[in-house]
Amino acid sequence: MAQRSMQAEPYEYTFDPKTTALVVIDMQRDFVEPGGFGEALGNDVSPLQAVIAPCRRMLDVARTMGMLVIHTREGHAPGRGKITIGDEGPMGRLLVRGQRGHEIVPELAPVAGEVVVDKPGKGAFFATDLDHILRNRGIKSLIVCGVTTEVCVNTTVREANDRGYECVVLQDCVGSYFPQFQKAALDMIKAQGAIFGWVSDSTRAVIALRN
Ligand code: TIU
Repeated sequence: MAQRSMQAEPYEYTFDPKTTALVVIDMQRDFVEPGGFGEALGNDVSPLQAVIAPCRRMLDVARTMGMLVIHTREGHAPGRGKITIGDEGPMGRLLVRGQRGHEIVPELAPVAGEVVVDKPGKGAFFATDLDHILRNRGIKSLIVCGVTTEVCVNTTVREANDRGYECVVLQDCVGSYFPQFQKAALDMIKAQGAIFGWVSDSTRAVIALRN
C-alpha cells in the first residue's frame, strides 16, 4: 500500500494504512453514558456522546480497509481508594473492571480480531502490552479517537510520541467535559510544529483513507 496524505494541522500528515492503527481510547459507558463515573463527578456527558457517531465512521472505514483496530479501557480494581472510583452506581461499581459501566459503548463495541487493551492508568502504554502489540505488527502511525481529550487521549499521545509513533488526533472523534480543555489539549498537541502530533478530523481522515 502506498503512502497517503491527510490534511491536518500544523501541516499534512503522511502515513501508510498498512503500518497505521486506529486507536479508540476509553469509549466506555462510565465516561460517555448518563449514570457513569463522568456524570458522578458532576460532568455533562453530552459532548462525549457527540463523538460516538464520528468514531463509528472511523471504525467502519478502518474495518473495511483491514487496518489494525485497538480499543482501550480504563479500569481499576475495586477499592483502589480514589474518590468515587469503586462507588456503587446505576451501572455497577464506578470504573471497575467487569462492571457494566466499564464496558465499551455498544455502538463502538469491538469485533473479532480487534485488540482490547485494559489499562490501569491514563496513558495506554503504561503497564500494558500496547507497545509490543504495535511493534509486532510493524505499526508506525496512530489515528487517535476517544475520551477524554485532555486526560487519556493526551497522555496516550505523549507516551506514543516518546516511543516513536506518529499520531494524528481527529478533533470530532475526541471529547472533553470542558470546552476550554478540548481546545487547549488539541492546541498543545499540534503546537511547535507538531510537537506531539497532528490534529485533523474524520472527514479529512476518510478522504485520505478512501483515496
Ligand atoms: N479516559 C479518561 O480520560 N479518564 C478520565 O478519568 N478522564 C477524565 O476526564 N476524568
